[in-house]
Amino acid sequence: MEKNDANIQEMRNKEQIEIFLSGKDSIDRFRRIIMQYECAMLEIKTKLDVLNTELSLQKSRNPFETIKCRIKSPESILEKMKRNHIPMTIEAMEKNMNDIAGIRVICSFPDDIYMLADCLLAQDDITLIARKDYIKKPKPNGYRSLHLIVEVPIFLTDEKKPMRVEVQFRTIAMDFWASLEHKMKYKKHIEKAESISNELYYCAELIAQLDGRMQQIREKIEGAPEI
Ligand code: 0O2
Repeated sequence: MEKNDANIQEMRNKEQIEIFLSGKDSIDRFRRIIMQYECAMLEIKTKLDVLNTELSLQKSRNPFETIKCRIKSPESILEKMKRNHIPMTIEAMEKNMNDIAGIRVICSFPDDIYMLADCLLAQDDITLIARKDYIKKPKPNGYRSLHLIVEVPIFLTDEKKPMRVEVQFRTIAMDFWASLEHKMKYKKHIEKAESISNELYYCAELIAQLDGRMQQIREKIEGAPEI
């Protein structure tokens, strides 16, 4: 996109955010809802931290290496609502947007992804809304991750409210791949884009093999007798 076009687009987005959030009431409601998503994100993060602490004692290694949390920006929320033809109201946003609160769990090994996801889903205050297994069934570009949309209740001073959070699980290598691939999406005029996409696809396949082999090596090491 040319710089001028980008500026115009930015101005349009700002205008639309102002329309979406017109009036003090809407801004206050929007802020309160975002605060609720933050609380839900914290709930899920704490659950995962607790599982990591418990499982690291049992297994003498951490099931996940890093956990990243983010709240989608108003611009990205608006862009996704437009793209998916969701009416521009706060009610429609709450009803249709599943990834305002997002958590990314980065594991060393693929089997830890499934173990953590199962442990999280087994908790009685968690409801599974949707599951997309892009590890078993990768995207055509090679993207691999396990995505869960879960609902968790948050307890505020005057209400209990179920909130949706998107949890993405992937390995360190899959995360490395996704970050680089994500950069490509934001470049409109990229030279030899097709050959880069092919190369990325090839790397995704290599990463899947590498993840599998590293897991096998770990299993052999774990299976060996202690000295
Ligand atoms: P952000 O800021 O990363 O969260 P959508 O395709 O988004 O309209 P849906 O059902 O939400 O619809 O998509 P999906 O397949 O569950 O994927 C949602 C998120 O997964 C994306 O969020 C990315 O974070 C990640 N993702 C999915 N596919 C790819 C991919 O091919 N490459 C990379 N790098 N990441 C991917 P957002 O909304 O893009 O933004």
